[in-house]
Amino acid sequence: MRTSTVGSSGAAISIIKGACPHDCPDTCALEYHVADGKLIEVKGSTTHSVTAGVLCTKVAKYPLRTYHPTRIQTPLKRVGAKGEGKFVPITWDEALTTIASKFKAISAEHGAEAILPYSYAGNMGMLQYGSMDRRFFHSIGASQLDRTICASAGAAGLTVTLGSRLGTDMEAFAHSELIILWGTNPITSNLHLWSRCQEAKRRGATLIAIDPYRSLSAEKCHQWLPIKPGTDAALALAMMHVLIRDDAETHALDHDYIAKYTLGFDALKARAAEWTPQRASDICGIPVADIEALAKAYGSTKKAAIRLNYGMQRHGGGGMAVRTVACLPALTGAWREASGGALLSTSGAYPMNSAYLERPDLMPKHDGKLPRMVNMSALGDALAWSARASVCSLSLGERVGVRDVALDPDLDRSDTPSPVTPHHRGEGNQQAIKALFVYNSNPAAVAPDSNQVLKGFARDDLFMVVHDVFITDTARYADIVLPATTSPEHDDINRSYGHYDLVLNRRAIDPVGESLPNTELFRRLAKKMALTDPCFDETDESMIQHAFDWSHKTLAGQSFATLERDGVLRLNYPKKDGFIAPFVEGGFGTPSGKCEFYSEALAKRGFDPLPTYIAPHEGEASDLFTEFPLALNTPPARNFMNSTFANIEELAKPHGPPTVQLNPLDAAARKVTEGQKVRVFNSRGAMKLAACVTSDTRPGVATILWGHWRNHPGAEGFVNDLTSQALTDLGGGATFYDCRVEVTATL
Ligand SMILES: Nc1nc2c(c(=O)[nH]1)N[C@H]1C(S)=C(S)[C@@H](COP(=O)(O)OP(=O)(O)OC[C@H]3O[C@@H](n4cnc5c(=O)[nH]c(N)nc54)[C@H](O)[C@@H]3O)O[C@H]1N2
Ligand SMILES: Nc1nc2c(c(=O)[nH]1)N[C@H]1C(S)=C(S)[C@@H](COP(=O)(O)OP(=O)(O)OC[C@H]3O[C@@H](n4cnc5c(=O)[nH]c(N)nc54)[C@H](O)[C@@H]3O)O[C@H]1N2
Ligand code: SF4
Ligand SMILES: [Mo]
Repeated sequence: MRTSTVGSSGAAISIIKGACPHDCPDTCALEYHVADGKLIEVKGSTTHSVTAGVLCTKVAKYPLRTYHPTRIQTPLKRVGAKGEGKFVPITWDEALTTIASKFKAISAEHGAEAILPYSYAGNMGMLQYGSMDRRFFHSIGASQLDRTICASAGAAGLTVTLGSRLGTDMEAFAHSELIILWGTNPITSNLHLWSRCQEAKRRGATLIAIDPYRSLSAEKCHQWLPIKPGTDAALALAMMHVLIRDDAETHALDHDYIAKYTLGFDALKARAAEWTPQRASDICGIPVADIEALAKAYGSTKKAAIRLNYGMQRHGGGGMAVRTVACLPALTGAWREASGGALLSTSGAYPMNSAYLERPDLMPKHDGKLPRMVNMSALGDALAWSARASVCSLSLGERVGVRDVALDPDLDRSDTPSPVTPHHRGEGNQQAIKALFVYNSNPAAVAPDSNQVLKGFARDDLFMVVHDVFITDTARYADIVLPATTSPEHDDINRSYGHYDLVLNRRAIDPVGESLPNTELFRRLAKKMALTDPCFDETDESMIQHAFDWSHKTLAGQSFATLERDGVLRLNYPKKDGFIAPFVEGGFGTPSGKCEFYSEALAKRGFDPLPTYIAPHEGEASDLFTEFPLALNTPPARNFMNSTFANIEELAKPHGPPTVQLNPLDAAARKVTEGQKVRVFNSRGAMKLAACVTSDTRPGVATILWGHWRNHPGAEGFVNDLTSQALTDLGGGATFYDCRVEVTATL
């Protein structure tokens, strides 16, 4: 994994192979360049075909993050008020002893379920994302965390339809003739897909973006269809209507594919007949002529690839929207082409040994039940739980949400089939959370309804630990802060949710200060808590080698030695024209083995078994519309990765302070002018920031690009003070983009 060269100054440079750990579908293969024990540069691998020697700006400047002057170097203890951010250094021993004794006392007094781990995808390496940490929390019987904040609705929608989370090969997009970017902005969030879209464009492909916001990517497409937020299923149903209605003339449908590899076409036909373009147009705001033209273009191109992404699923009906769009390629047979089909996620492709890494068998059972599961997307509500049942109001219980694991056999990150004690309608254990251990996440910034989250963090009786690289908005509230390593400082093995490759990450430099990887932290904490299972002695190297099932057919003929040698390794899947093409000849992982237009699994759970449109919670039809006439859209800004990187001046500077983008019609109606400071508000919170008047955001939609930290100079309040804890239809996901606000010039 290590090669050597000589730099221009004459110093010896070692090049160590790595993997980008960030929450991005591209999972780039990296080269860490090291001289005198220091990381001097990070480059994109030229031998990994997806990365192709190119990195995004964020990671190309990685040494800025690794050696940032504000990095946490030692464990810290809070000395100021919660939220104030005043700490003093302590030793690791003192930190771990404090945590262990607090956890023991809380377990003895309130039961171990009063302890909640809170983590997400700050680091997506298999080990640092979920291994020793899970073993630790399972062993002590802590509450389980339902990791729904990103992808669970889409994963559920895709899984009921296709049976797995697989899709079109990212590299095959270069050969597509029609590309639909549906609720996604790849220039920001999926750079290596965008380069393939550009290649396709140069070969003559048509690019269409469906998005309420003219994103950087939409701007470069041939057509931008400014859809109303949360209405994608209506548009997809109208496309089906046109494809089926005109088939005799257009031959858009692939009847052979439908007959062999799909289930429920006749029922779908009847459903689509109800969705005239006029009906859909009234809902989604796209003119009938554009809907007809979109369907015609889609139906007449076999090499038509849809890149759908998570934009469309952060709404009340998000699961069903993904399911509906995912039906389209089976109707036209676009799956037959490697450069056709659809891509939401490839995270289901990997033969993971999750049970080995995470050891769910270590969880204790009480009365036959495993520890309760708490939905991370409703953290604010969960922190307000009290031991007294009377506070468990019906609406609270509803928001906590039913977690249907059978439908949602997880999520883009963790494939552990987690057995669940569902929380529904006030049932379930809503005993108070007394300890919160946050790592790989920054909930003060990323969780919805953050006023409620911060209110919880400020509780005097809550013991809070944060393991991070920086003093984030969350860490400011911690009792104990622990320093974490960045990826060149530890080993890991990565999968991807955008391509089909394994990527190995090798440690290139010593940890900065006293920082420790997540694995080592939990290994040491387990010892402090006197946990004796031998799994707490396992080394990272052993876990890396056992993270995947090397006897699985997708790894046949491959070995860990090859991965070690090359740094990357592609899984075995059916191929066409040199690209992975998962459904050329059906092979869907559903119960019927077909693409399920009709889903018995959904019917059994009381959902509509057919694709349908479910209105957003806070859509135009909701009661909130009169008081809060604008929809708030908060997609990520390019130089940030969620809230990561926003504290790196060189990356934040080009974005400037946050602004709220308003369509000229909406600005005029409110007498708001360019650059004027305005108030964006709803019943959950308010934010004051400068207005940017632009036709990039469709009428009725206010857009704030997201990722800045709280209290950023030039703005007061925070984006997620406005967003809601309501959950999606399928998968119990967060509904960040399903949010009504009003904007006024009066502060
Ligand atoms: N630079 C950068 N890259 C990232 C991230 C980041 O924060 N910064 N985040 C990473 C993560 S965690 C994820 S999950 C992925 C997210 O990746 P994507 O889901 O592709 O997210 P975006 O690229 O922001 O694109 C979302 C788009 O959906 C649009 N949108 C909002 N509501 C709707 C709707 O109802 N319908 C439709 N059709 N469009 C809608 C938004 O305007 C936005 O342009 O990106 C990853 N990559
Ligand atoms: N308004 C709005 N809110 C959103 C979204 C949106 O589009 N709009 N997007 C949502 C989505 S899709 C997602 S995925 C979530 C993202 O939510 P998070 O996964 O919480 O993402 P980050 O904000 O990047 O926070 C990750 C934290 O982990 C830390 N970290 C990195 N590596 C390590 C490590 O190895 N060990 C430890 N202990 N810590 C580490 C980082 O420094 C950072 O502080 O946000 C959601 N919130
Ligand atoms: S954030 Fe994405 S594009 Fe940037 S280096 Fe990581 S995987 Fe590649
Ligand atoms: Mo995400």
